[in-house]
Amino acid sequence: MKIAILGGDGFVGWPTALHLSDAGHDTHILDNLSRRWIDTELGVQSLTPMDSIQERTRIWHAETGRRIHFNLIDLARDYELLKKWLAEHRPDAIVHFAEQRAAPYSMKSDRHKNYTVNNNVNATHNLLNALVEIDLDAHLVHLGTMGVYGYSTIGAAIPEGYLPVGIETTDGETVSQEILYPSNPGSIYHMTKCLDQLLFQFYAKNDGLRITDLHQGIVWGTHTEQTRRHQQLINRFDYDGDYGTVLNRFLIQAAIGYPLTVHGSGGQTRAFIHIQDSVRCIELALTNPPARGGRVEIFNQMTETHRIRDLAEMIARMTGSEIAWLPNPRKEAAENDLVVHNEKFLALGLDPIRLEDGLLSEIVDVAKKFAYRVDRSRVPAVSAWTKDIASVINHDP
Ligand code: UPG
Repeated sequence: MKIAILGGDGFVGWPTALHLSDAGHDTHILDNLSRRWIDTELGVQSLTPMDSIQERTRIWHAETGRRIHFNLIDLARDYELLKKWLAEHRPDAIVHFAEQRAAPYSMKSDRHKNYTVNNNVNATHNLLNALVEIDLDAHLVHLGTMGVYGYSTIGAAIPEGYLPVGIETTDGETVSQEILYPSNPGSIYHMTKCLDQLLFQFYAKNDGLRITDLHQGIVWGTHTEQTRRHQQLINRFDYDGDYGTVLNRFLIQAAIGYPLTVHGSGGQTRAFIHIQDSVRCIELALTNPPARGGRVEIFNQMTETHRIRDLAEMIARMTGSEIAWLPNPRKEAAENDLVVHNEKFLALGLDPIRLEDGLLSEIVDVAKKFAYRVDRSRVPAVSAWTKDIASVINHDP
């Protein structure tokens, strides 16, 4: 297949580009390199030393003989350029990662809220709009988030996208219907992914676009089979308070002797997936497109759930780290249970990598290897969800 990977320079985008190129697909990255600019804005850098996208693709070609093409395009701002590229190349499939993906960054200030909404919603809408305009029947696979469901305290199992409901008609009969699971975003970033869902529903219904939305859990790990092939193919690894995701943060904190930063009581339960499984799921989704005219296909792309304090305690046991119980910068339920259906990917053959498979210690080794690159002052999470919370977490005792 000819595949366009929008946001192919990012944390999941890059290993996906390598994985699909390795599988023999004609792979094209479209990216505005915003993630690299945000590193500069925040004064942070990936734990792993990361080369330019041009250098990465050059090394991939030298190693494998395969080409990954790179195009500098801003989806949210360069609609005409995006439409022209799609019309010229007419890919069979498109993987859409091109969105600002950090919840804390999206809550930093009013400017960051505006940026996240404008960037994410425009990028998705520009893409859908262009596909219709140029009559391109490419299968669109979007990286969504488990966060669209929210983390309620009810404890009912989360279905894959759609919820069966019984509705009483005016005749007093009960008819059953499947509706999109009610959105319950916990940040501006998560809210944009909820808005994306509505855009997808509309364009699938109105224009027959074939769309798959992947509701992904928190990714951990850094390497995939392909990123290991050469040191310059290495994936990025974020550890800072805005972009670092919880498990990877705990791992680097353990490696540098920094107390593990648990928010609140650590009673939040979240869904997780290893980066290697993430790229496998994307390939599985690409090879199983929905029918034209059908509804949006939704998968829960996660493999296990864990309570944050259990993860911290496990890593503390493994490494001898201390745990710091911190005031929570986020507005979220202090404790929740989480049961998630993920049978669809398992039925397609996904064989999940689990935390207990020993990979955790391997990641600790990655963290130790590059620990010299860590700026300890960038570890604390300082983006607060509300002004009230900001005054608590930034209070200097
Ligand atoms: N948390 C801590 N300590 C930390 C960092 C986070 O206790 O140092 C908590 C946080 O309060 C939250 C949970 O851990 O309850 C998860 O936070 P995080 O790992 O940052 O995940 P999300 O904010 O849910 O976002 C990540 C990705 C996002 C993706 C989502 C999938 O950034 O792009 O959509 O995971 O669930």
